[in-house]
Amino acid sequence: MDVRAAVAFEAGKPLEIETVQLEGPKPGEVLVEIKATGICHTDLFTLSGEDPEGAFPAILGHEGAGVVVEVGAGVKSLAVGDHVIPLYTPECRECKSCTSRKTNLCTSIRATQGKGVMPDGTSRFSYKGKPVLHYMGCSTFSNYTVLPEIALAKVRKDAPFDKICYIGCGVTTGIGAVIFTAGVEPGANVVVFGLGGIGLNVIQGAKMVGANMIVGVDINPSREGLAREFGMTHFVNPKEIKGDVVGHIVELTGGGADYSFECIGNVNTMRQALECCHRGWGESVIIGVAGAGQEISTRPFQLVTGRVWKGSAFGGARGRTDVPKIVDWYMDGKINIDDLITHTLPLEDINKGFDLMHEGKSIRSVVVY
Ligand code: NAD
Ligand code: AHE
Ligand code: ZN
Repeated sequence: MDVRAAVAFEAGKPLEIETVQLEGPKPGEVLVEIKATGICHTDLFTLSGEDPEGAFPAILGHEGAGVVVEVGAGVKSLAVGDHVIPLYTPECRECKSCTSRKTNLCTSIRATQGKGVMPDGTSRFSYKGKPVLHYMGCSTFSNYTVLPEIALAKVRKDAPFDKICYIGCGVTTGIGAVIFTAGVEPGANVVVFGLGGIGLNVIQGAKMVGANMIVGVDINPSREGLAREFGMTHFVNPKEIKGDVVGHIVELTGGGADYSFECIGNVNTMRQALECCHRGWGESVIIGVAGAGQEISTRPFQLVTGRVWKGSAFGGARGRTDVPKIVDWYMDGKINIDDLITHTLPLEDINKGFDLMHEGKSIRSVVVY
């Protein structure tokens, strides 16, 4: 079938809106009409050419919501008309990782997903007879896409697509990192580096669990107001403080953070996030994605003296299990998504969404088909 998609033909070039061909679902696969998709910093990162797994031409986008249009042979858990959120971290419930109960990083289709193809090793998308790659197993910058059954969370039908699409990445990543990865307890002091689409969700997660101080760190002063509305109690702009950020935060928190979260993707701020943690127990969670070839460093003494460095993908959430619950939290008014969606655009204007993020003018732009 013909579909409308924003195609990334080359790294560093704007997306091009084209009519692309999409094959129907093979066994175990599902055809989904995407109704809305957010633009995450990771899409921008991959388009920049910094992602070692970034391959082109591809259809980017991994923060979507839509409706099942057709199911392939053998699909049992989904039916035509179901509302779904695509999962770049699937949940097969059978692989070593899923059954370990120690991680959300399902490995059943990771190898092919990382290469931009479906589990059978081929792409369903093509343009002028040549294959176009999938992205993070989702490709939500197309009004129709095909996904494996295990990479779709079934969600309630009364939830608005143009808001819950954000649960497909940013909301779950931020809130999940607090709840599932770190297990932040009431009364903890939390420091969040980067107050964009992910960091603000870390803030609302920290507030939800009853954190004490919630310190936000960002070089963009315009982030302060919204962050305070979401629960930030103290703002640190590294460009405005005298001396070093780590010392400043350690003093502000009376000894260091119980938990810190890096939501930027910068290896220098990752080090600061670790080193501003409390001696003996502070835990730092890396969420930000850093470019090809970059490495983190610190003095081992930081770990010897009890700080813990860990990372989080998709907030540690198990997609098919947890995403429907997070949609319920939104529908029950427990979390705020609406105020983080600063721009809504038609597909034709998707490059504006990338520009707004690049310029620090948006939190989330959502494309509505
Ligand atoms: P964003 O662009 O909306 O936000 C980034 C924020 O960082 C901005 O407010 C910016 O002003 C701030 N910033 C930039 N440089 C800074 C610095 N040196 N010091 C302090 N603040 C700085 O991006 P986002 O969508 O929130 O994504 C954030 C990061 O998280 C990206 O690296 C993205 O790829 C990654 N990410 C990871 C996961 C995961 O599962 N691990 C999921 C989604 C996004
Ligand atoms: N492809 C990159 C890594 C990118 C990355 O870390 N992706 C995150 C999700 S970012 C969502 O906005 C993730 O879940 N990673 C786990 C995984 O298995 O991909 C690289 O460096 O190769
Ligand atoms: Zn994302």
